[in-house]
Amino acid sequence: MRILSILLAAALLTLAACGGSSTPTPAPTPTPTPAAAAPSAQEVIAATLDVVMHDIYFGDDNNNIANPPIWRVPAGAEVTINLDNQGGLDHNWAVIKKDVELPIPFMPDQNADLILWEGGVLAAGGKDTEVFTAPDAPGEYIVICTVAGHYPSMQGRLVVE
Ligand SMILES: [Cu+2]
Repeated sequence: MRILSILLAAALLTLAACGGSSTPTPAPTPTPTPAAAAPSAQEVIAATLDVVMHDIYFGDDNNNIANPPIWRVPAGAEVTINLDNQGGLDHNWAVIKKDVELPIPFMPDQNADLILWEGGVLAAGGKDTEVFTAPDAPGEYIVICTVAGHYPSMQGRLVVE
């Protein structure tokens, strides 16, 4: 019993000593921060679209009104668009401004103010690669061929995500 008491007292003393002599843990010395790396140039998201044109529709389905082809791009992306006119007529690919009413027929000389971006008109059998910057505002944009009379038969959707 006595030994137990001594042990207990010793333990208490140890605890007290420990508590009394405890010093606040020094804060870790902050590691010197290396000079911040120069911010990298803002990354540009790239996207590629392949567009096939026929008389008078885009893509595979000759019913763009009911089943328009959909092209998806990230907002603000640098979009490379590969245009392939497999038809026998002139065609182009034009993105229309958001939420505007499109006249039927669309007349390129009278309705040019409705166009957000357009590629050049491709002659029959022509191919071209063009680059445009996708809109920053997400949503669905109507794409048309602006050759007179080709809209609404020839249309699709650009979905900006
Ligand atoms: Cu066309």
